[in-house]
Amino acid sequence: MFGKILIANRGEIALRVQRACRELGIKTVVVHSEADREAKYVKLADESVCIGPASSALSYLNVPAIISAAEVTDAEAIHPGYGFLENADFAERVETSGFTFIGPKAQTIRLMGDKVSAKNAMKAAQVPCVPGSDGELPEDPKEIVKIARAVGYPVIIKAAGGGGGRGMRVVHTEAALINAVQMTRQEAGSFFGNPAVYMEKYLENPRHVEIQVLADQHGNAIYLGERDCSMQRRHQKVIEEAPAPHIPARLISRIGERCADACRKIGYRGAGTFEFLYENGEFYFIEMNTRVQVEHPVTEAITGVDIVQEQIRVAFGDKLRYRQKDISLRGHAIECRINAEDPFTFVPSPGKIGFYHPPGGPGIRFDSHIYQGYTVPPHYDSMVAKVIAYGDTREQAIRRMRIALSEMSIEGIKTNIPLHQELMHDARFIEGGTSIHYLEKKLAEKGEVKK
Ligand code: MV4
Repeated sequence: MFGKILIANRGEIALRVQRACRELGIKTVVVHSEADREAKYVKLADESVCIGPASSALSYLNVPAIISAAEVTDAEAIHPGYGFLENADFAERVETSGFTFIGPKAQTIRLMGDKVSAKNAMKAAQVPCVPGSDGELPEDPKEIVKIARAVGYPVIIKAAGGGGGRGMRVVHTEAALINAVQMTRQEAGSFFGNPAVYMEKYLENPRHVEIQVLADQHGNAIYLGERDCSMQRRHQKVIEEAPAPHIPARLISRIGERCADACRKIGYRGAGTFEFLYENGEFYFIEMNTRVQVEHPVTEAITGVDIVQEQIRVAFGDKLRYRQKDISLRGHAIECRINAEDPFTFVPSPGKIGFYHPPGGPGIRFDSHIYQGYTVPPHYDSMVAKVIAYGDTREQAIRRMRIALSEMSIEGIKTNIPLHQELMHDARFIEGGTSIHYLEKKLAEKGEVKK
């Protein structure tokens, strides 16, 4: 196994990766910005290296500084976490500098980073995709009109270099089509350096359901069930859960097998997530994430698999320790993302934490780097903690989540705990199976009532 790993991230995921390393007997190096110097997880690491000022562009995205830190500390591998250095160029730089990148090969990240090539690869692997253009849209407006007629309105125009909700436009009529394509192309060119766009049928009321996979470098791949991440606002997930409510197990095993098979076909390695839209009993692939995700703990809760440890093991070259038949889904898990923000306006609320009391008890996991006296810096993402509630049933997980939310305290800053408390009593959430638009609609209605 690796002797020492450098963690190129911050906050709760830096702590999460550190815990996985410790359990595997691996020494850790944490790189940090000046703003994170006093963080407890930085002090808990075996070694730490300051790589720049608060601004992420100069620290957590500073590739030469991160590679130098790995060199001076003699780390063997680099774990990227999520959010900062998810790109193929970083993976390549890590490998050409002589370190192991804990994730897929750079060429796989590149394949999946381009949404057109990702979709082509998935189509070829018989993963069902949203109907749409066959690859990139052509220049000729007449051809584009023809494609849209064949797909049927409404359609959505997406940037090949986009993803996660950036660079898309919904088009309801032929009159609006060509202008929308031009605008999306222009934005795509300036934001992503790639003007290529593609077209899909716009699904009006889908759920966001994703499949977690794990693959090794020896041709083995498994799926670890699904997560429902439909509770979101402005493309930021708020609550995730596993399994996805009211989806028949046979549909999950059918799509899960397709994903694992696709991993084998493209030579995938590491942890990955296939994102689907789910509508009227059908799955439609939209994107693949080539990293560990924020919401991985709900899958860990229902499978018993430590996804971060497995990532590290397969990066080292170990064979997967599980076959598909070893994986069974048991119980239900829900994760609430706790953000330092106003619970009703969503304005970030960094600052110093006063009284602090984390939740606990049966079925509760609390992943957070914060503590009493910690100052939440204003420079980064506002997520400060994740509460994961596990139960034999969804009802029990919800009851445990309500208890956890009611007993925890984070004083001195505003958090979205009150929003989560409200959602854990929301009749439609309790029913389960709401669409990606549910939370935004609910918040809009509440806002109108207030006015
Ligand atoms: C869609 C869609 C409807 N139809 N594609 C948004 C983020 C990006 N990952 C893909 N997204 C969508 N693609 C088709 N053909 C609706 C969305 C979408 C969405 C998807 C997942 C989670 C939240 C979302 C919120 C708004 C729109």
